[in-house]
Amino acid sequence: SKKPVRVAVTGAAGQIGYALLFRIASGEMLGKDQPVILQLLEIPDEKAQKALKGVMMELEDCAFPLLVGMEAHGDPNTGFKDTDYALLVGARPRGPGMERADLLAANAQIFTAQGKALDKAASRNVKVLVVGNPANTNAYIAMKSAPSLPRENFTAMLRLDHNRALSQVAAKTGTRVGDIEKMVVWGNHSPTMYADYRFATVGGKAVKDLINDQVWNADVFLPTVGKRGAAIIDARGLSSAASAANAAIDHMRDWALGTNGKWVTMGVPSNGDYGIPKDVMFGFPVTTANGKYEIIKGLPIDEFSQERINKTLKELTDEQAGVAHLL
Ligand code: NAX
Repeated sequence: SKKPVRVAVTGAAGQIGYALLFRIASGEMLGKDQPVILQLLEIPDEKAQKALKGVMMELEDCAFPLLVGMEAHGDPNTGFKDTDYALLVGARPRGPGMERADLLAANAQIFTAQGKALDKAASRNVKVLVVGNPANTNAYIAMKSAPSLPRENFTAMLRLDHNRALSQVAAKTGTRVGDIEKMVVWGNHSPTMYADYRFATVGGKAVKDLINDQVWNADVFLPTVGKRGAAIIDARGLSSAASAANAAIDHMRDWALGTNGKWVTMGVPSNGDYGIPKDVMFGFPVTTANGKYEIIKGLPIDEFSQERINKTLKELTDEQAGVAHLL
């Protein structure tokens, strides 16, 4: 049987953690033949650590054959030791009266410390996915704080936006999500993201031709996908958790096991493609194989798309500038 791999998850006692850990332990992320050791991180706070112990009791009670080890941690320096996969879910939420700058600064502190800990302790091949918001900028900070690790090991989660876009397009066209290919989401995981179905196909037909309605695109589709998180909070009284965990599983599974030529969206450090400055953590269409992703290059960008890309890029470069003095 395969050698176990180490999977670190931060925010492990949170809502996304609760929807995520059981699926990792059952083999849905890395395959039904891949044993895993979970390295679970929470803040050192007594209440959080106690809640984490409760989640671990439930994990034990599932008797997952692939779960061959489990650890609780309150410090990333020990929590990330030798880790092969790191899912950084825990983050500082915006509290009442907290300004955006305060939120950025509080998270910069967390992701600087976690980036440094990964740099020091993790496997040199560690695959890092940042889920905690602001996800792109947190991933950028972690990457910049881990100079001895390859920059391409750091990614941010745009997959929930990607999956939301797929389901909206399937509903609009009366097709199945699983039949839609070549969806793209550009930019920041925020309402400025640009979900772009210009290249998408379903059953060999162009989605753009099936929809053929630019007003729907600009006035219905993009706001629906962009504000979906808020719509879920409004309906459920809680933020997206199961769908976020599902997107994290999709992201890591595809990165680890490959997409067989299918396009998916990942937030990855730019190499300068599409005019996005180097290192900006940006949603791009990628394919993956052998544990590596490759950005799809050379897609035509029309005027509408360029405007949307500029807007989401501006938001990201502003966030980056807002934390520059902290790095
Ligand atoms: P919860 O508040 O339920 O859980 C977060 C957990 O993280 C808490 O238990 C907290 O103690 C822990 N935590 C905080 N700082 C930590 C640190 N430095 N080290 C370890 N653990 C730490 O939030 P949840 O609903 O699980 O959401 C987690 C994060 O995901 C939030 O930042 C949220 O905004 C973000 N999201 C990102 C999405 C994306 O698509 N990228 C979508 C869903 C979600 O909104």
